[in-house]
Amino acid sequence: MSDIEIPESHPRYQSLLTRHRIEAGVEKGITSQQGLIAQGRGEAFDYLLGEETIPSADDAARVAAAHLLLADHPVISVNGNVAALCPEEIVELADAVDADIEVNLFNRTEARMQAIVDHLREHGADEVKGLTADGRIPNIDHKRAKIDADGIGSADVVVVPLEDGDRAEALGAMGKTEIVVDLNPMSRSARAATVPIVDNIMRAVPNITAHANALKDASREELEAIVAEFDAEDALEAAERAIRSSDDT
Ligand code: PTJ
Repeated sequence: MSDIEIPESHPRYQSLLTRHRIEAGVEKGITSQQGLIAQGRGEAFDYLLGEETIPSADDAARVAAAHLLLADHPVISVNGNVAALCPEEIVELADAVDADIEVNLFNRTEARMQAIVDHLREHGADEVKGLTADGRIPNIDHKRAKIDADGIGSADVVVVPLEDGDRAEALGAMGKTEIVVDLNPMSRSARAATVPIVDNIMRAVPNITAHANALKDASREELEAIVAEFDAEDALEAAERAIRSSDDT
């Protein structure tokens, strides 16, 4: 995907790059038009967070890495925004923790499913799940409930970036360990998560990968200790505090 010709020194470089990628995603049939609105919501929170990874989000990313390394069957769920923003980084994370990648859309169309699968393959993915759709998330309406039985359906740990609140709650009710990346610490998705990472997906995914690489020789006991020490409520409160104090910084 070509990126904008704008100097990296531009104070809003990352934000402009992100917008450009989302626009290109819509043009390529990957991202839904609602994805543009979702991006706008996310940007507002990112602005208030100082457009940087706050310490509590970095801790949460490390805990997410520990969960993924401990998992029997981790799956990374990809929607139209995630595919447009960080396809290579998703493939790198999947490789680092030996996870499956599954395309899972809120506004599901077969054309967009296929376009995203192709796009992820162009960025290095071998197998991409989601097209079989022989499983269901209970208590969610038909199209939005579709999952692969041997993908998200049988996962013990799922990474669900920019997820819709209903589905995040329903996946939690299925007993899955849910790692949510969402810039809004008050969203239902972030609140439903086992591990909420309040950070931009563009920063959070490579950060989880970096932590996974750093922890790859850690023992099960060490990983379990990292997981046990985490408090999701504290992480959300730290993010809310960072947002409220943003005009002091
Ligand atoms: O591709 P689809 O059909 O699966 O649709 C995907 C979207 C994102 C359009 C759909 O799931 C949706 O409408 O989501 P919401 O309900 O708007 O929620 C998106 C959440 O992601 C919001 O809480 C935003 O703050 C957050 N968000 C947006 N951009 C980013 C983000 N979080 C992290 N990084 C971002 N870049």
